[in-house]
Amino acid sequence: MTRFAPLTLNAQPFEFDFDVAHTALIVIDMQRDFVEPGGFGASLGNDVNLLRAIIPTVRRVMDAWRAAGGLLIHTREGHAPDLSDCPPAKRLRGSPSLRIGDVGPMGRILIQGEPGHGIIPELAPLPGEPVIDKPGKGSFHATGLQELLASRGITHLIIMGVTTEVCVQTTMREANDRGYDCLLVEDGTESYFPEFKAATLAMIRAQGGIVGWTAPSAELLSALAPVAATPL
Ligand code: C5J
Repeated sequence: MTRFAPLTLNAQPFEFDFDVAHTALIVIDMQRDFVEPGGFGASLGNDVNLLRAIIPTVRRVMDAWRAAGGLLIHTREGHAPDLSDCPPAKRLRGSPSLRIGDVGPMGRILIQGEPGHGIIPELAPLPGEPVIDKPGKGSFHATGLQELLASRGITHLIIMGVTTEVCVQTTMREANDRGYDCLLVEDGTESYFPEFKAATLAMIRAQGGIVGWTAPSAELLSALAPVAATPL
């Protein structure tokens, strides 16, 4: 079976139809700053271990997607060293122990090029896989993502990453408004707040899938199993 074969996933609120050739897998912000101690997430008082729990699942899906020959895109949230793309409305919000741009154990918080800004080694992009650097929560805001997807003929997105109710949900809503059919992998996303994750999954698929679909990784992996990679 090739990447062009029509596939159907058991999903909520109903089946999700796609093919690998016209679908991108987007892995959102699996960065040290969100997932490791000493980063931005921890500076806000969060327990990063909740997020770390999804790493093996995300890796399993990434590997299956690569084996099927699908387009895999990574995103990183972060800012220029001079903070010119970080509005005060973002930097000065709340009272974290470290603000964006401050020096922490993994370098300057959420600054491009610093160790904490990097994707965790377990989920490192392979050479040639696009990495979208984004200053906001959504992956389309101030990035070239839409042009990249258009240039590859992508119509469907499968999404994983962190955090469910912030950058993942924002990206999914941006994508839905731009006409993409989007599915969120339920056990491939996580929040520092389990109740926010549950609420986000519910609101995405409510009202006939008003934002999109959700499905467990097992459904995606079994759909992908027969698909053999063909040249992109
Ligand atoms: C946050 C994100 N939570 N990647 N960023 O600030 O969800």
